[in-house]
Amino acid sequence: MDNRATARLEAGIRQFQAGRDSGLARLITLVESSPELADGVFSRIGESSVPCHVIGFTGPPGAGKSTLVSSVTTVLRDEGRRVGIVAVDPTSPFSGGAMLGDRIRMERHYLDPGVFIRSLATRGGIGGLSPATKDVIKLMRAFGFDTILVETVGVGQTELDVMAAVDTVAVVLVPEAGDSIQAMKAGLMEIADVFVVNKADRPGGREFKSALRAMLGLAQQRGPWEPPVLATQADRDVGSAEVMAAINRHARYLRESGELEIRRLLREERELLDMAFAHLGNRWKALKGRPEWAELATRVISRRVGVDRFLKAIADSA
Ligand SMILES: Nc1nc2c(ncn2[C@@H]2O[C@H](COP(=O)(O)OP(=O)(O)OP(=O)(O)O)[C@@H](O)[C@H]2O)c(=O)[nH]1
Ligand SMILES: [Mg+2]
Repeated sequence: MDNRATARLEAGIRQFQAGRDSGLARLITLVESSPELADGVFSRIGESSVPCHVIGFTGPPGAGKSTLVSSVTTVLRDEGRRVGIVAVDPTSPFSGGAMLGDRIRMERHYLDPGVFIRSLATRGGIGGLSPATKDVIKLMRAFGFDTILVETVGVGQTELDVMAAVDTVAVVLVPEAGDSIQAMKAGLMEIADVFVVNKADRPGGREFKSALRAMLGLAQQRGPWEPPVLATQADRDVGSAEVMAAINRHARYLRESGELEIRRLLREERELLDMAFAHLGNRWKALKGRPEWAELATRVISRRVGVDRFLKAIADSA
């Protein structure tokens, strides 16, 4: 790291520790653009003692996620909660229309010192978007927000990965069936803890809600928590308090059932394995050009040599 980068890192950590938004913003930029610095940053800033609930909002494009996040933020601010917001947009590599939309949608919170908003659009360095998002969530946790709202656009693997990092998943759908049904096919049905049918002012709102309820009733019981279905008109702040109440109920369920701890352990295990695989992948990239390694790889693949020997050889080569 050159001197300028070191100075930026030090300044960022100082401001972060002083509780200044500028410090959080700097550290986010840093771990986003240089994921290899993340370990150093996290070991310096420590953890917050403030309990924090991380809520994901996902669903098809244009469903009203940003509008709902903004409306829910108003509810949270009325309760005096401090809110960090991350909007993830894997679909546009440059800050495009969705980001602009978010700015407008969340305008009323931009000047509120109790709200911090960050959009992530580009793939950060070697890490990819979902590891970068997880690090941003971690930074926000450490900064001391008691609530973090994560919005993801679209219905692909990145969203599922990001949503695996949150405590409560709210799936936002709209009465127009097409996209919503697609969203369910894409696996959002399984990860939803709360369903929101937004744009309830549109025709077919009530029918869609009943159809969704019926579908959930038919689906296999997943456990003691039954995801509620709530209707909202996010652009008029209708129903967002009820959405937040349902999310709070889910938070309580997670704590009291022990599920929160189970999810945390699974998350940590996944993170550990992701880190191990990434490390292994990087080492392998550096070695694989050499003939002796290519030969070893062939022997492992053909099962003549155990994979443990291969792992040991890589570790010993370090
Ligand atoms: N009629 C109606 N329109 C709404 C409602 N909620 C949001 N909208 C509008 O729907 C449009 C999309 O809202 P966004 O909040 O940007 O939706 P989004 O899901 O965040 O969109 P992307 O992030 O681009 O996927 C905007 O024009 C909103 O004003 C609602 O309850 N009823
Ligand atoms: Mg949005």
